[in-house]
Amino acid sequence: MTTIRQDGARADAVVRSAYQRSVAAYWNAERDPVNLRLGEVDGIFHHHYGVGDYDPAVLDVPEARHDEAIITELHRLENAQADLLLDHVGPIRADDRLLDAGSGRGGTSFMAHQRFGCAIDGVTISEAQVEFANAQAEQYGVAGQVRFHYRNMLDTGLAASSYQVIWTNETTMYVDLGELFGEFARLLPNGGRYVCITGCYNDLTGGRSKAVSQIDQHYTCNIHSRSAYFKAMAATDFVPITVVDLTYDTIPYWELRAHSPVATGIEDAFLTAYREGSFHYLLIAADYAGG
Ligand code: GPP
Ligand code: MG
Repeated sequence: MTTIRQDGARADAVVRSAYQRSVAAYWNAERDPVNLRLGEVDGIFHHHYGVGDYDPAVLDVPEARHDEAIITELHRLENAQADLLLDHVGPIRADDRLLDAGSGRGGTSFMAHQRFGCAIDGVTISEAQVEFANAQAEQYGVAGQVRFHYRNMLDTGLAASSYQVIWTNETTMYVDLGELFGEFARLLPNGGRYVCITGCYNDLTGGRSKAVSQIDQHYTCNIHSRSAYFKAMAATDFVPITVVDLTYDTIPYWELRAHSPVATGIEDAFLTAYREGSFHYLLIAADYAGG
């Protein structure tokens, strides 16, 4: 049976494979305190990790306020990650449109709107996330400017050349990169900017380590190799301008999270993968040179 959703999108046109259905099911069901309690700190809900050193003083906060102090600090590092991504979008004009591909509960989009004041669209194949993020936009009084859509980032149906910037904040491990950058090449004009933060495995350490496989299993994702990003970009006319290895900067987030009341059990796999060098946390900014 075909279901027609509120925004007119047909479920079978948005989520097209058994794999995509399992990804949508995972995110529709997700209510993890590691995301909800952190988001409640300031009303910005993220689905990505953090960067930067944590303040070691949080470890000595008295029992009664200990959990709250750690959660607030983890959230500060998540916000710092999104800020860092947004530092790389290039100059933005008030009439530019920005696209958040795999927009989750909308955190990066709201921060982008706050910073640049322009229109943002987010797309996700999780209807629960669309509903949550649009409710947030209403609550903040920005629903006319920040909109979330039940769409597939591989085939958005959005107008060609209509975005100055597209970002993916830890979402590319759910898709084929060739297909993804093909769609982004359609959506960006010549000179448009793409910014990605991702985890990728290290081609130089012999492929997918056990720890990387554990991360894939935990999130129902398929982490790509580092080289896969640059090959797929080169094939679709994306020219990297900045590449930052954030591996060293994200380890403190995982160390603090491992000792937090909201640890989920995946912390050791990240710490092992980063420390053994089989996995990197990378920011890539690229200009679209086609079109
Ligand atoms: C989830 O963020 C992020 C992913 C599922 C992508 C995997 C990322 C890699 C770098 C491999 P989240 O905030 O929902 O995760 P968690 O619930 O663990 O905090
Ligand atoms: Mg999280």
